[in-house]
Amino acid sequence: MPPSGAATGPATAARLEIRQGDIASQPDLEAVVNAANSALAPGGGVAGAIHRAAGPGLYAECRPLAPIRPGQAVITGGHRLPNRFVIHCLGPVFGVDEPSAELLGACYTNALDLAEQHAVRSLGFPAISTGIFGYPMDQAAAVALTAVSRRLPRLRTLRLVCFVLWSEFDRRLHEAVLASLPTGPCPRG
Ligand code: AR6
Repeated sequence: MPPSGAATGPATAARLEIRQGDIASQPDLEAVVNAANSALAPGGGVAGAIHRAAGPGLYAECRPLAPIRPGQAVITGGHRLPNRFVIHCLGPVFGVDEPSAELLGACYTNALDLAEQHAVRSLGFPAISTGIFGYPMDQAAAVALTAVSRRLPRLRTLRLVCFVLWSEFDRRLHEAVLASLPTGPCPRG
């Protein structure tokens, strides 16, 4: 038994990393996040890449969990992906689902909560809502990086949270937005 009041959580905060790549090809991450549709069906963009790589078993597991609401997150196995879990988030359609910043931020915090409930140690996010759903990348990056940075010190099982951006431009933009955040110093990858 640890003495009463002893710290039982990790001594250091989780690391935040920004990388460029395909969210469906991240073998070093225990879980990846899908920018899903409400039906949790295969679609274009991130959802298309994830379902293609995972195989039909993923949609079979997803079907009974649908529909989901904007801001909500649900978890499944990774099937043929190199990851143990997929966390499916429905981002807001920009200009339609309001309040968009709160709903987008909720995707990130709900995904972090689900990951921790499953004792996940490393998690990768795409830039949710910034493709077909039309959220401007700079605004979405500020919401996403603020939501994750604020949570980092309180994470217990997660040791690495990655943003996996499709283009070099998007990676650089996220790095610039992270550097400008008023949330104070935090560990970065
Ligand atoms: N890896 C990482 N990022 C990617 C990848 C990839 N393989 N492919 C695209 N991106 P989107 P949304 C970037 O449209 O806006 C789907 O059809 C992309 O450049 O996938 O949340 C679903 O079924 C963009 O910056 O997600 C939904 O109907 C970002 O990922 C709808 O689109 C998100 O683009 C969801 O739209």
